[in-house]
This record gives sequence, structure tokens and C-alpha cells, in this order.
Amino acid sequence: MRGAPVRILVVNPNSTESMTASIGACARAVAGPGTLVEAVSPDGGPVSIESHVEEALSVPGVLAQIVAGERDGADAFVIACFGDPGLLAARELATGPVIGIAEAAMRSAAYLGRGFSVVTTLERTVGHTWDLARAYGLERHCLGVHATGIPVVELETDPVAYATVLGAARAAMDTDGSDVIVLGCAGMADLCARLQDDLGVPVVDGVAAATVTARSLVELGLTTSGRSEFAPPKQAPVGQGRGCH
Ligand code: 5HY
Repeated sequence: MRGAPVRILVVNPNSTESMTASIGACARAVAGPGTLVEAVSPDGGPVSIESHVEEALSVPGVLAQIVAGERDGADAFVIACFGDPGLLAARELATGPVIGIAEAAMRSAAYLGRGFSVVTTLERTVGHTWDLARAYGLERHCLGVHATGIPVVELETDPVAYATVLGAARAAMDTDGSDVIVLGCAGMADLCARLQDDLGVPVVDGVAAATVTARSLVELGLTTSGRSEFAPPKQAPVGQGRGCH
């Protein structure tokens, strides 16, 4: 066990402050004693990320927060948007582990059952989620990706959001024959415990999964390898990351 607290910077790539606060609360709830969680969002940038353009526009802000966290001594980083925007670039800039919530959620779900279904926001994000499952080598475990039709920011305001997500998760389990549910949006993090109670199967929220994964890797004394692909880049797009020149 390390003596010093583990410092985790949780970056919400969208600029909706209320969502950043809720993501921070969900991360702190699982972080455990001896772990300090700071949740931040970029200055400006998209209010939600539901398209390839919004994802691309969010990346400079995410990388700027990673560089700032690196400078301030964060031990690990969580990218709290289910598209994992800027994840690989962030790994080039940070010394500590950088965990994306989609990767953490899908990997955790693969431990827990035979196959999982992802329940997400809009239909247009379904293809990207499949791309991530393939990229992470988890296609065999991912049995389906299902949209609820709820835009990201409306998760906080739609009075029937919970019922809609619950219904979509039940339908997904029936259609896919899955035994685990993965929540496909950071804005769903605070629905997780109630969904798990109502569904009676494991429900994985990526914010929690990524936070615990990040803390565990730090406690094991592990960092991103700087040997080849994730070595510091010659040129950093924003400020200076680890060893950039
Ligand atoms: C997210 N968008 O987790 C993704 C989820 C989605 O602004 N935060 C966002 O709906 O694709």
C-alpha cells in the first residue's frame, strides 16, 4: 500500500457542469479512503458529445486537462465519456494510467457474465460503440448496443428517463440473451444502483469502473508504458505533457 493518497483526475469531455458534478460524485462514491478525486470539464467545447464532430471538437479540451493534471501531479486519469475521446493521445501525454469509461465498463462486464448489452443515448452513437468493442477485442462479449433515444443532456431533465433506460435494458437482455448491462453514457452513472436493483443483473457504470481501475493500477505501482507507441510525442498539441519537447 502506498502512503500518499492516490490522486485521480476525472475529465468529463463535455462542458455541462452539472454532469461533471454528478460524474465526480459517482467517482468519489467508489474511490474509497486514501483516494482524492477531482472532476473537471474543458473550458468551452460541446455541451454533449453525440456525433463524430462533437467528439473531435472535445479532444483538444480533454488533452489540455490531461496536461494540466500531469503538471499538478495527478496519479491517474479517467476520461468520462463513453466514446473514450482522445484516450490514446492522452496516454502519450500522461505518466499515470489513463482509463476510458467505455473500455473500463466493457472489460469489467466481461468478467461478470457470458455477454453484455450496452444501453446508450442516441441511435447515431451505436456504430461507434461497436467500433470500440471491436478495438478493445471485446466484440465476442458485446451482444448488442441499444439506443434509448434520450439525448445526453436530457438524461438530467427528462422525467421518464429512468423508466426509458430500464425498459431498454430489459428489452436488450431479452433480445440479446445478455446477462450484464453496460451503461453507455457518463450521464447515466447515477442511475446505476437503482437499475441493478430493478434488473437483478450486474449493471456496469463506466465512471465507477474506470475510477476503481485507475486507483488499482496506481496502487500496483503501474503506469502506461513509454516504450514505443505511448512514448511522449515530439510535439504536444496543447501545452506540455510528460517529457514533451
Ligand atoms: C457520454 N456523450 O458519455 C457520451 C455518451 C453518448 O456527452 N457523454 C457525452 O451518448 O454517446
